[in-house]
Amino acid sequence: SVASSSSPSTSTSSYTVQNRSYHRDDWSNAPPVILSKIGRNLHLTPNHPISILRGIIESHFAEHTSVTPSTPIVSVYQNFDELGFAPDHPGRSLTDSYYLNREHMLRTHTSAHEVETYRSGLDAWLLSADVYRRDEIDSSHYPVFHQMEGTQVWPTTSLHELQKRNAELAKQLADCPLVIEDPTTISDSNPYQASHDPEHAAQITQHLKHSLNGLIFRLFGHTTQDGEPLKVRWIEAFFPFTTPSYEVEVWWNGEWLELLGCGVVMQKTLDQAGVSHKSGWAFGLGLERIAMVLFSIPDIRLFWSTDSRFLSQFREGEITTFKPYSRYPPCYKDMSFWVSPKQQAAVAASGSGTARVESRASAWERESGDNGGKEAGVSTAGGLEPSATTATTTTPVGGKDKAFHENDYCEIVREVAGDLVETVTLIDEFTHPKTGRQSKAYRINYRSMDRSLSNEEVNALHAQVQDRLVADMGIEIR
Ligand code: FA5
Ligand code: MG
Repeated sequence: SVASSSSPSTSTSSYTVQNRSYHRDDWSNAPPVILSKIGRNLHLTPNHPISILRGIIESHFAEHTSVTPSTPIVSVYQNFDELGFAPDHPGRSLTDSYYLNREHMLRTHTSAHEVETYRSGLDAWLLSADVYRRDEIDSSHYPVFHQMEGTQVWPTTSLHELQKRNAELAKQLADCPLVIEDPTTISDSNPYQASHDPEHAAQITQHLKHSLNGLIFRLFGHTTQDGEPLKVRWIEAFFPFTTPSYEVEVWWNGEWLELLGCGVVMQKTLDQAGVSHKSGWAFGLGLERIAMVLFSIPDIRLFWSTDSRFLSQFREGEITTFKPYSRYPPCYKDMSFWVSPKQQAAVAASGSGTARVESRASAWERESGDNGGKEAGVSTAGGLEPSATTATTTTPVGGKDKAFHENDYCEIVREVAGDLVETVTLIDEFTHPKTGRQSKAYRINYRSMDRSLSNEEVNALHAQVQDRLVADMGIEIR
């Protein structure tokens, strides 16, 4: 139940979400269209692919307890500070996360519940939930998606038991038909923790890798790409609450698609939870990403469809191939504009922003550029090393006066066009040599999942999108 005005930055002085009231302040940026997703719980909806996948993973990890948090609203402390995120981590920025106020936010990852769950005394658990991020718009990104956190910890005295388990798991994986590439090594950039016995840390790392390779085998063992067994690769990563850290990707539709992040839990994270005598591993996986590959679902928006032609295709416990009931034609419109002088000045003054806008990189996932991998690279949710960050403004500058950010542009497009927008792509940008003014051009691709859009309808919608962008961001159409 969401009661709030249609313009989140003004009018009413509080949000009411799930019968609780949250005061608004200068940090509030969660719009009603996002809050309205709370309670949809795709991960708990019977016969929905997200829920089917959750169930399959839960039955694979039979010794793990399933946990479901009751609300996506967490404290900023839980989402970031408690896990060791630096005060200037870019994920905290208003352009990347949704805030109710300075103290409360929509969780950006299920890791927000790690400390409280360790504190409850569970040693092996899986926690699934909806998470929220301001992000780019394309077929694999949506501002609301679902993650599953999984962890296993043991008393620090269990080295021998771990060695035994690892030997068993290695045997089970011996004839796995997947092609698993794992060039990762322990190094200064991805070290064991100083407080860990290296042999023990190595066994935890091995158990993590065996457990996840086993899961991937269970899920994708019979999947092929162009007739070849599925290729999986492990790459080095960085998260403030794990080391060593990794990401796992699969080769899918001609690119590396990131499925999950993981690592050996930082001892200080376990200390926070009062379980200093335990150590172990954690992972966080994107349920949509895996479901898209497993069920052959081509667009992440489909998960939100209420069309029975989508929903009727799936059965609890079964992995079936989605048969597109139609592919309606796309219709793209380009928009060229001058960035407002004030927004341009804000970018120049902060000495930041530009790089991110130009590279389309979000604070959560950054394309590496040189390995051709989608979202491959060393940085992730937890991941951007402070040196690569853009400064987070501590005083939010609203509307037309703040630095142009692509996530703001995308959010306005989504607010007006909803799920009719398929992709938003930067196609051109330049700085006028004489005036110094900055120009950008975006291509907005419109397509409905359920029906054919007429050209008139798209023209009207695009005009509306344009008007809102001009009004809210002060851009000047060229
Ligand atoms: C995290 O969120 C970490 N909390 C994961 C983690 C947990 C690391 C425990 C270590 C230990 P990341 O931002 O990479 O990491 O997101 C994890 C996964 O969520 C990604 O691999 C991807 O599968 C999925 N994901 C991320 N952003 C989106 C998005 N916008 N839409 C759909 N899926 C997404
Ligand atoms: Mg990542």
